[in-house]
Amino acid sequence: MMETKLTFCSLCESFCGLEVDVEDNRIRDIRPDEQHVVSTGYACVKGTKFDSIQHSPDRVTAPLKRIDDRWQEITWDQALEEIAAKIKAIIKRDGPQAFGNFVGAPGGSNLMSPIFRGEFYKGIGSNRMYGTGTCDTMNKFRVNGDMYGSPMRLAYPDVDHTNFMMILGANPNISGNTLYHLPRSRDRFAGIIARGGRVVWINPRRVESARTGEHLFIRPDTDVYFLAAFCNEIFHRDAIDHELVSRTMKNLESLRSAVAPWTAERQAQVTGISAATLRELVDAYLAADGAALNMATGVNQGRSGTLCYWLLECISAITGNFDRQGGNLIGEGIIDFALQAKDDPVLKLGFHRSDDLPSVSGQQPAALLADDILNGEVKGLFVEASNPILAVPNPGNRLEQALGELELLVCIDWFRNETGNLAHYILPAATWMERPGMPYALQSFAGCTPTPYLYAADKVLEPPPDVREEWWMYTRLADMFGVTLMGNRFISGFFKLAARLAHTPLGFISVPKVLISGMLKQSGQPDFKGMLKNHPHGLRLPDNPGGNFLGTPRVLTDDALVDLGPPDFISAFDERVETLFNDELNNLGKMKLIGKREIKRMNSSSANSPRLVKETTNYAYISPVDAEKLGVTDLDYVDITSAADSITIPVKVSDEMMPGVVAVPQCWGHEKADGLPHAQQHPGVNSNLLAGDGYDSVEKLSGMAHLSGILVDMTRSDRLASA
Ligand SMILES: Nc1nc2c(c(=O)[nH]1)N[C@H]1C(S)=C(S)[C@@H](COP(=O)(O)OP(=O)(O)OC[C@H]3O[C@@H](n4cnc5c(=O)[nH]c(N)nc54)[C@H](O)[C@@H]3O)O[C@H]1N2
Ligand SMILES: Nc1nc2c(c(=O)[nH]1)N[C@H]1C(S)=C(S)[C@@H](COP(=O)(O)OP(=O)(O)OC[C@H]3O[C@@H](n4cnc5c(=O)[nH]c(N)nc54)[C@H](O)[C@@H]3O)O[C@H]1N2
Ligand code: SF4
Ligand SMILES: [Mo]
Repeated sequence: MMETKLTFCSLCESFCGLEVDVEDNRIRDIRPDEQHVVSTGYACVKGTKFDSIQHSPDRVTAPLKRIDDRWQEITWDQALEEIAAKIKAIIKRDGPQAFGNFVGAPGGSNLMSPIFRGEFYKGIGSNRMYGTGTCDTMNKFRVNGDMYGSPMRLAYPDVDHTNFMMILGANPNISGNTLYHLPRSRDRFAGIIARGGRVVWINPRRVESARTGEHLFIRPDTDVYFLAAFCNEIFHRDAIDHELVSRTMKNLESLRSAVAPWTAERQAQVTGISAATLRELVDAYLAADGAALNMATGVNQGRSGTLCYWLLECISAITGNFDRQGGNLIGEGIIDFALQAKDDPVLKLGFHRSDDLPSVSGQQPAALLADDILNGEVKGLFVEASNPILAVPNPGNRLEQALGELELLVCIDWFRNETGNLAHYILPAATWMERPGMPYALQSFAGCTPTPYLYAADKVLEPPPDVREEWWMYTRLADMFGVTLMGNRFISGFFKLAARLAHTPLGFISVPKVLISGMLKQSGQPDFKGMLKNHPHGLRLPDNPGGNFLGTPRVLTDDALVDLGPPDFISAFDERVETLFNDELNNLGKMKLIGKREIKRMNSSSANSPRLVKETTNYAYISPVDAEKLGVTDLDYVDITSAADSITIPVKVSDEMMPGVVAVPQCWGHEKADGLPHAQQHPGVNSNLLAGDGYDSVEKLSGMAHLSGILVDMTRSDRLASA
């Protein structure tokens, strides 16, 4: 019998509402849910064609053990017993910090897994955590911690009320946006213009999103000079809300002196944005009744991501555009996630590395993982929902080599991806269609959304019999290690019993539903069942009025003041920014490499879908000016060489590209992916061979990898043009 079920797509942070027709536990059709309270009938092709991934014949549906070069299906009992014995041996010999984890983007949007993963690792005494957080956003969490007192006090632009919005280094129409919830982004930016406002995109590529609004090219990795000069212009105009600043903030003078050397003229030398244009933007920003700022992954991945975000937040704060409608707001979720994160021992203390690199929000730099393994510090690793050998800097395949040397590598995934190929065990995980859920922490708990709402969904499909949810895996392991979950023996016993009984005829307790119900009820809402019954398309909550953060105990710094000049940022700014500026001046004639997200690809994880990925390779996108200089045209091959490595790839010429910039879509390079046969036939090239790893390559304040704005040389290749 055909049934129509409601859920939300968990592939990106838009979490679009979906209607799914299901018959005999198979998807027949997926449509956008017209009545979803926020996405209101929008979903992209990755969501509506998810059946091609869900029902892929290549899915891993039982635990796999690698024996030489063969993969053998084994039982869960055998898998967990063998894995537990190996972890215990590592811990006994080298201590708990020799056993860590690496979590990818989908692991962060899974509501249950982080809770139980965190409890398991805390219980065995390891906070050796890595993840792709240091490839996308850890700079922001670092700034939140230093300015507002908790990594999770995360501001977002009030897109639906603003009259001026400037966005650096994001492309939400394609990405579905990041760190704040913005489905239907195009309509919402069009709304700003319809109200008589302005939308300004600052990006080395004239991206799809920039079709709504104005666009300015910026040379990659120079945003810090643009933002410093922007801030300096505000001081020059004395356009500062002095009453607000003196009452709720501190260290204004440190900020003023840091940015003082950065004039509009000086930044123009490297950014490509003229002094006059910058001044005009400052005027417009200050004149607007509610002006919002946003920066995202393209800026985060440069060499000054932390400093950029600090400057951006300061601009907003000192001009009175912070904590007001139409500006940048701090949301409220159903629990105070930021307060919990501040006091969480794992997140707070992180891991004290022997080098001086931080672990932000508990995460150590992904670009240091190869070193940490090769130095003998990491002997065992769980990789959950990730494909680090394509996602993380991997010059000369060094990370691949390092992962291959681990004593124990366990991948928890839907598929055997390139990293899975190196694993000793692969544990098959449920998809988001196969588990109950709620949109993830930053929305539900931290309220990072201009349209606050609550949503819960039951599973849409039954998983294959030997597929499990991650919370179950960690709870079973916690049971085997005698770890007490949640610091409470009664609750711990309950979860462990539920995990033991799950997947048996007695398994009628759904731990995710119990937890989601608890969280909802705590915030005065109906429980899980009640949500599904009363609010199947979500429950829209009141808009954030602003004025509920500055000067209140929600500022979690010791003195409850926002810090405009955290000492580490001031000294890093003073020490590094001049040096990097000279480096920019010396390399103005050189090409810089950036990434490019594509609507049908979700990092590497949709690469095996024949319905989504038809192109046989990725390309290097360059401007007509550079094509002429190189003497190449569409599909000619070029060699791209960085300080780390080199690749050969066909070009596409596009006037969307800023001259001097080459964009290569990342997370390709599937030639070894025999667990993903469609991807293997369409391998493309891994651009992260060109990114540097190791201590010198990471941004020191946040441990972020340097993945955008990499200096490269490009030449025409001898290889014949592709057909
Ligand atoms: N279709 C699709 N959607 C995705 C993903 C995907 O792979 N495919 N990945 C998901 C993930 S993991 C994330 S983190 C989010 C990211 O979501 P976004 O932050 O929107 O990331 P991108 O689309 O990569 O946009 C980054 C932009 O920065 C620009 N850029 C590069 N370098 C610089 C620079 O130095 N300065 C400035 N000003 N701009 C620069 C690039 O041209 C690019 O347009 O997207 C998520 N959504
Ligand atoms: N040059 C360059 N490099 C980049 C980027 C860039 O912009 N430029 N972007 C970076 C960013 S922002 C990110 S986040 C990384 C992305 O890198 P990753 O986070 O590693 O993402 P994927 O490559 O998509 O791998 C995700 C894996 O998780 C599996 N999976 C999906 N959902 C689930 C689930 O619910 N449970 C489990 N257990 N498995 C699941 C998929 O099958 C897939 O194998 O790449 C980074 N690398
Ligand atoms: S934008 Fe696409 S991938 Fe993102 S949640 Fe919506 S349907 Fe899924
Ligand atoms: Mo990401």
